[in-house]
Amino acid sequence: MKRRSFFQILLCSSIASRFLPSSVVATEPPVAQQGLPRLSEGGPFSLPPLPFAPNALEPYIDAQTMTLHHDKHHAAYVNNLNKAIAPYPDLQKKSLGELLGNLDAVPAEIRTTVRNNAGGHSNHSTLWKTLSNPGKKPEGKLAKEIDDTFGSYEKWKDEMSKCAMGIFGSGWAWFGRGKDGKLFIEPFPNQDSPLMTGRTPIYGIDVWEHAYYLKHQNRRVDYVKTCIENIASFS
Ligand code: MN3
Repeated sequence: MKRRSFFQILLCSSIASRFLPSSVVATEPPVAQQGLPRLSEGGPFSLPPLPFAPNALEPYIDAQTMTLHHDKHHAAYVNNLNKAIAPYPDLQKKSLGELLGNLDAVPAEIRTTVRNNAGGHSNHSTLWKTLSNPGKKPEGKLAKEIDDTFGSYEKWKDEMSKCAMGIFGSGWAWFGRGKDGKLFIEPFPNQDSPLMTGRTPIYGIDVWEHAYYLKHQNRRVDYVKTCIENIASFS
């Protein structure tokens, strides 16, 4: 390539990066696409790759937070879960829903570990998927159900915000669907999951400080607002 055209491309891409969503001009592919070793090791459960570049949600969520959140925190839940169930071949055949939906069937000595880490693995796997189309509003049947259940999408946002802000300490605000088909918004402590009661998570706000502290520090209210206004996505 001629030197001049190289600089032209460079100039264009730097201009583009100012106007396009960062996911479009992201320079680094997700870790899983770089041919690096898997971040989780050994066992039936594995860390799903982040379905977007770590900087895709900037300026709302910074790349460093995203990388640590996925590569360290989520990976730890997967590794801890695999380690806990390693001596139990029957548990290794179960899905996350089967493990979490019937914790009584998990031996008492690993029950809390499985609850926390299967919950963490499930919650974060859903989270990455729901951040893939930042700002995409609910459509069709779901949009109508939200209107019918909460009054409007604006009221749904208020409910999510209230729920997330009302959590003391670490946990999640989950929007999901119950076994009866009805939509719900509910706070969950720690890494508890709607799967524990056979419900289906649709969109969650992670209010653990690891999800936002580097950028938003103590301002959980700013982070919750940006989650709801800027990055919530319904595909
Ligand atoms: Mn988290």
